[in-house]
Amino acid sequence: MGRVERYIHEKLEENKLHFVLIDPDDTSPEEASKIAELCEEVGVDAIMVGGSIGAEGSVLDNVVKAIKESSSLPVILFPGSHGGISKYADAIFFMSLLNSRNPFFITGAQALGAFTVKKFRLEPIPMAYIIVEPGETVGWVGEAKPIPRHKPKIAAAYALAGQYLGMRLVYLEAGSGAPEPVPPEMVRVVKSAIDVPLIVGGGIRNGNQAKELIKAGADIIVTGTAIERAKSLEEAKVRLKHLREGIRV
Ligand code: 1GP
Repeated sequence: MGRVERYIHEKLEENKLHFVLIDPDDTSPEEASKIAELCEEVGVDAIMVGGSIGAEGSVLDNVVKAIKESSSLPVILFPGSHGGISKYADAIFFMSLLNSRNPFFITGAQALGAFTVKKFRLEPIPMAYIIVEPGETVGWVGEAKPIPRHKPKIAAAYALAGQYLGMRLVYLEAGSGAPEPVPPEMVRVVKSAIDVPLIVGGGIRNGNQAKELIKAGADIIVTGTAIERAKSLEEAKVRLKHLREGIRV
Protein backbone atom coordinates (compact mmCIF):
# COMPACT_ATOMS: atom_id res chain seq x y z
CA MET A 1 0.00 0.00 0.00
CA GLY A 2 1.41 3.41 -0.98
CA ARG A 3 1.55 6.70 0.88
CA VAL A 4 -1.77 8.19 -0.31
CA GLU A 5 -3.72 4.98 0.23
CA ARG A 6 -2.25 4.71 3.74
CA TYR A 7 -3.26 8.33 4.38
CA ILE A 8 -6.83 7.48 3.32
CA HIS A 9 -6.99 4.47 5.63
CA GLU A 10 -5.48 6.32 8.58
CA LYS A 11 -7.94 9.18 8.19
CA LEU A 12 -10.86 6.75 7.84
CA GLU A 13 -10.03 5.37 11.29
CA GLU A 14 -11.03 8.76 12.71
CA ASN A 15 -13.68 10.14 10.34
CA LYS A 16 -15.59 9.87 7.12
CA LEU A 17 -13.88 11.84 4.34
CA HIS A 18 -14.62 14.50 1.74
CA PHE A 19 -12.77 14.65 -1.58
CA VAL A 20 -13.31 17.55 -4.00
CA LEU A 21 -13.16 16.85 -7.73
CA ILE A 22 -11.70 19.48 -10.05
CA ASP A 23 -12.32 19.08 -13.78
CA PRO A 24 -9.45 20.80 -15.64
CA ASP A 25 -11.65 21.30 -18.67
CA ASP A 26 -13.95 23.63 -16.68
CA THR A 27 -11.46 25.12 -14.22
CA SER A 28 -8.42 27.28 -14.96
CA PRO A 29 -5.16 26.72 -13.05
CA GLU A 30 -5.77 30.02 -11.20
CA GLU A 31 -9.27 28.93 -10.12
CA ALA A 32 -8.01 25.47 -9.21
CA SER A 33 -5.32 26.96 -7.05
CA LYS A 34 -7.83 29.09 -5.12
CA ILE A 35 -10.24 26.16 -4.71
CA ALA A 36 -7.44 23.92 -3.42
CA GLU A 37 -6.34 26.55 -0.91
CA LEU A 38 -9.91 26.87 0.31
CA CYS A 39 -10.33 23.08 0.49
CA GLU A 40 -7.30 22.80 2.73
CA GLU A 41 -8.56 25.64 4.94
CA VAL A 42 -11.97 24.02 5.55
CA GLY A 43 -10.65 20.47 6.06
CA VAL A 44 -11.29 18.68 2.77
CA ASP A 45 -9.21 15.48 2.78
CA ALA A 46 -7.95 15.20 -0.83
CA ILE A 47 -8.34 16.71 -4.28
CA MET A 48 -9.25 14.57 -7.25
CA VAL A 49 -8.46 15.83 -10.75
CA GLY A 50 -10.05 14.51 -13.92
CA GLY A 51 -12.97 14.52 -16.30
CA SER A 52 -14.49 12.70 -19.22
CA ILE A 53 -13.71 15.27 -21.94
CA GLY A 54 -10.57 17.33 -22.47
CA ALA A 55 -8.88 16.61 -19.12
CA GLU A 56 -5.48 15.75 -20.53
CA GLY A 57 -2.11 17.02 -21.69
CA SER A 58 -1.03 20.50 -20.64
CA VAL A 59 -4.59 21.43 -19.57
CA LEU A 60 -4.39 18.66 -16.96
CA ASP A 61 -0.72 19.22 -16.03
CA ASN A 62 -1.18 22.95 -15.42
CA VAL A 63 -4.16 22.43 -13.11
CA VAL A 64 -2.38 19.70 -11.12
CA LYS A 65 0.74 21.87 -10.79
CA ALA A 66 -1.31 24.85 -9.62
CA ILE A 67 -3.03 22.72 -6.95
CA LYS A 68 0.27 21.28 -5.73
CA GLU A 69 1.71 24.78 -5.41
CA SER A 70 -1.19 26.14 -3.39
CA SER A 71 -2.00 23.29 -1.00
CA SER A 72 -0.44 20.28 0.66
CA LEU A 73 -3.48 18.05 0.12
CA PRO A 74 -2.88 14.82 -1.80
CA VAL A 75 -3.79 15.12 -5.47
CA ILE A 76 -5.31 11.96 -6.90
CA LEU A 77 -5.95 11.57 -10.63
CA PHE A 78 -9.44 10.48 -11.65
CA PRO A 79 -8.84 9.66 -15.31
CA GLY A 80 -11.44 9.27 -18.04
CA SER A 81 -8.93 7.16 -20.00
CA HIS A 82 -5.15 6.72 -20.39
CA GLY A 83 -5.05 10.38 -21.47
CA GLY A 84 -5.83 11.51 -17.91
CA ILE A 85 -2.37 10.87 -16.46
CA SER A 86 -0.17 13.67 -15.12
CA LYS A 87 3.31 13.26 -13.64
CA TYR A 88 2.65 16.10 -11.20
CA ALA A 89 -0.02 14.22 -9.18
CA ASP A 90 0.61 12.06 -6.12
CA ALA A 91 -1.56 9.09 -6.97
CA ILE A 92 -4.03 7.77 -9.51
CA PHE A 93 -7.28 5.94 -9.02
CA PHE A 94 -6.38 2.98 -11.22
CA MET A 95 -10.00 2.32 -12.00
CA SER A 96 -11.99 -0.09 -14.07
CA LEU A 97 -15.50 0.81 -15.20
CA LEU A 98 -16.90 -2.58 -14.29
CA ASN A 99 -20.31 -2.08 -15.87
CA SER A 100 -19.12 -0.72 -19.20
CA ARG A 101 -20.15 -2.58 -22.34
CA ASN A 102 -16.85 -1.65 -23.94
CA PRO A 103 -13.70 -3.52 -22.80
CA PHE A 104 -11.66 -0.37 -23.51
CA PHE A 105 -13.03 1.14 -20.26
CA ILE A 106 -12.59 -2.09 -18.27
CA THR A 107 -9.02 -3.07 -19.17
CA GLY A 108 -8.02 -1.36 -22.46
CA ALA A 109 -7.26 2.17 -21.28
CA GLN A 110 -5.60 0.65 -18.20
CA ALA A 111 -3.17 -1.33 -20.37
CA LEU A 112 -2.41 1.74 -22.49
CA GLY A 113 -1.71 3.81 -19.36
CA ALA A 114 0.08 1.28 -17.13
CA PHE A 115 3.65 1.99 -18.27
CA THR A 116 3.07 5.74 -18.07
CA VAL A 117 1.95 5.36 -14.44
CA LYS A 118 5.12 3.35 -13.74
CA LYS A 119 7.40 5.82 -15.52
CA PHE A 120 5.93 8.77 -13.62
CA ARG A 121 6.14 6.82 -10.33
CA LEU A 122 2.49 7.59 -9.61
CA GLU A 123 0.89 5.58 -6.82
CA PRO A 124 -1.84 3.42 -8.38
CA ILE A 125 -4.85 2.77 -6.15
CA PRO A 126 -6.97 -0.02 -7.64
CA MET A 127 -10.64 0.95 -7.70
CA ALA A 128 -13.91 -0.57 -8.90
CA TYR A 129 -15.91 2.12 -10.67
CA ILE A 130 -19.63 1.46 -10.99
CA ILE A 131 -22.04 3.78 -12.79
CA VAL A 132 -25.57 4.15 -11.51
CA GLU A 133 -28.47 5.81 -13.35
CA PRO A 134 -28.55 8.44 -14.76
CA GLY A 135 -24.76 8.25 -15.30
CA GLU A 136 -24.55 11.63 -17.04
CA THR A 137 -21.57 12.32 -19.34
CA VAL A 138 -19.31 9.64 -17.89
CA GLY A 139 -22.04 7.04 -18.38
CA TRP A 140 -22.42 7.98 -22.02
CA VAL A 141 -18.71 8.31 -22.78
CA GLY A 142 -17.88 5.15 -20.82
CA GLU A 143 -20.57 3.14 -22.62
CA ALA A 144 -21.92 2.03 -19.27
CA LYS A 145 -24.99 -0.07 -18.71
CA PRO A 146 -26.01 2.07 -15.73
CA ILE A 147 -27.33 0.21 -12.68
CA PRO A 148 -31.08 0.92 -12.28
CA ARG A 149 -31.62 3.11 -9.22
CA HIS A 150 -34.10 0.65 -7.69
CA LYS A 151 -31.83 -2.38 -8.11
CA PRO A 152 -29.27 -2.08 -5.29
CA LYS A 153 -28.40 -5.77 -5.40
CA ILE A 154 -26.96 -5.44 -8.90
CA ALA A 155 -24.68 -2.65 -7.65
CA ALA A 156 -23.68 -4.80 -4.66
CA ALA A 157 -22.86 -7.75 -6.94
CA TYR A 158 -20.54 -5.56 -9.05
CA ALA A 159 -18.96 -4.08 -5.92
CA LEU A 160 -18.25 -7.47 -4.38
CA ALA A 161 -16.90 -8.76 -7.69
CA GLY A 162 -14.58 -5.72 -7.74
CA GLN A 163 -13.36 -6.53 -4.25
CA TYR A 164 -12.79 -10.17 -5.16
CA LEU A 165 -10.82 -9.04 -8.21
CA GLY A 166 -8.49 -7.24 -5.81
CA MET A 167 -9.77 -3.67 -6.06
CA ARG A 168 -9.20 -1.82 -2.81
CA LEU A 169 -11.88 0.87 -3.19
CA VAL A 170 -15.38 0.87 -4.64
CA TYR A 171 -16.82 4.04 -6.21
CA LEU A 172 -20.57 4.36 -6.80
CA GLU A 173 -21.08 7.11 -9.39
CA ALA A 174 -24.37 8.77 -10.39
CA GLY A 175 -22.45 11.02 -12.83
CA SER A 176 -21.24 14.57 -12.44
CA GLY A 177 -24.19 16.97 -12.37
CA ALA A 178 -26.76 14.21 -11.75
CA PRO A 179 -30.07 15.63 -10.49
CA GLU A 180 -30.02 13.22 -7.51
CA PRO A 181 -27.21 11.30 -5.81
CA VAL A 182 -27.02 7.50 -5.70
CA PRO A 183 -30.01 6.33 -3.57
CA PRO A 184 -29.07 5.82 0.12
CA GLU A 185 -30.69 2.37 0.03
CA MET A 186 -28.24 1.33 -2.70
CA VAL A 187 -25.34 2.65 -0.61
CA ARG A 188 -26.59 0.62 2.36
CA VAL A 189 -26.87 -2.63 0.39
CA VAL A 190 -23.46 -2.17 -1.27
CA LYS A 191 -21.76 -1.29 2.01
CA SER A 192 -23.14 -4.37 3.72
CA ALA A 193 -21.69 -6.57 0.95
CA ILE A 194 -18.09 -5.29 0.89
CA ASP A 195 -15.17 -4.79 3.27
CA VAL A 196 -13.24 -2.12 1.33
CA PRO A 197 -13.98 1.63 1.66
CA LEU A 198 -16.97 2.90 -0.31
CA ILE A 199 -16.79 6.18 -2.24
CA VAL A 200 -20.01 7.85 -3.38
CA GLY A 201 -20.25 10.73 -5.87
CA GLY A 202 -22.41 12.46 -8.43
CA GLY A 203 -25.22 14.91 -7.68
CA ILE A 204 -24.29 15.61 -4.05
CA ARG A 205 -24.95 19.33 -3.54
CA ASN A 206 -25.35 19.89 0.19
CA GLY A 207 -24.58 18.66 3.66
CA ASN A 208 -27.98 17.04 4.16
CA GLN A 209 -27.56 14.78 1.15
CA ALA A 210 -24.01 13.97 2.24
CA LYS A 211 -25.20 13.14 5.75
CA GLU A 212 -27.85 10.75 4.46
CA LEU A 213 -25.29 8.93 2.32
CA ILE A 214 -22.79 8.75 5.19
CA LYS A 215 -25.49 7.32 7.46
CA ALA A 216 -26.25 4.73 4.77
CA GLY A 217 -22.59 3.64 4.80
CA ALA A 218 -20.54 5.87 2.48
CA ASP A 219 -16.94 6.28 3.68
CA ILE A 220 -15.88 9.01 1.27
CA ILE A 221 -18.09 11.66 -0.37
CA VAL A 222 -16.98 13.27 -3.65
CA THR A 223 -18.32 16.62 -4.80
CA GLY A 224 -17.44 18.57 -7.92
CA THR A 225 -20.31 20.60 -9.33
CA ALA A 226 -21.35 22.07 -5.95
CA ILE A 227 -18.05 23.95 -5.74
CA GLU A 228 -17.57 24.57 -9.48
CA ARG A 229 -20.96 26.30 -9.68
CA ALA A 230 -20.40 28.55 -6.65
CA LYS A 231 -20.49 32.17 -7.78
CA SER A 232 -17.73 33.29 -5.45
CA LEU A 233 -15.08 31.84 -3.20
CA GLU A 234 -17.19 32.94 -0.23
CA GLU A 235 -20.13 30.91 -1.50
CA ALA A 236 -17.83 27.94 -2.15
CA LYS A 237 -16.56 28.20 1.41
CA VAL A 238 -20.09 28.15 2.87
CA ARG A 239 -20.97 25.11 0.74
CA LEU A 240 -17.79 23.27 1.71
CA LYS A 241 -18.41 23.93 5.41
CA HIS A 242 -22.00 22.70 5.14
CA LEU A 243 -20.83 19.57 3.33
CA ARG A 244 -18.23 19.01 6.01
CA GLU A 245 -20.86 19.22 8.75
CA GLY A 246 -22.86 16.52 6.95
CA ILE A 247 -19.84 14.28 6.47
CA ARG A 248 -18.27 14.54 9.93
CA VAL A 249 -21.37 13.19 11.69
C1 1GP B 1 -18.25 13.03 -10.65
O1 1GP B 1 -18.84 12.00 -8.65
C2 1GP B 1 -18.23 13.12 -9.17
O2 1GP B 1 -17.42 12.03 -11.09
C3 1GP B 1 -18.79 14.43 -8.68
O3 1GP B 1 -20.10 14.70 -9.15
O4 1GP B 1 -20.01 17.03 -10.00
O5 1GP B 1 -22.20 16.01 -9.36
O6 1GP B 1 -20.53 16.63 -7.61
P1 1GP B 1 -20.74 16.17 -9.03
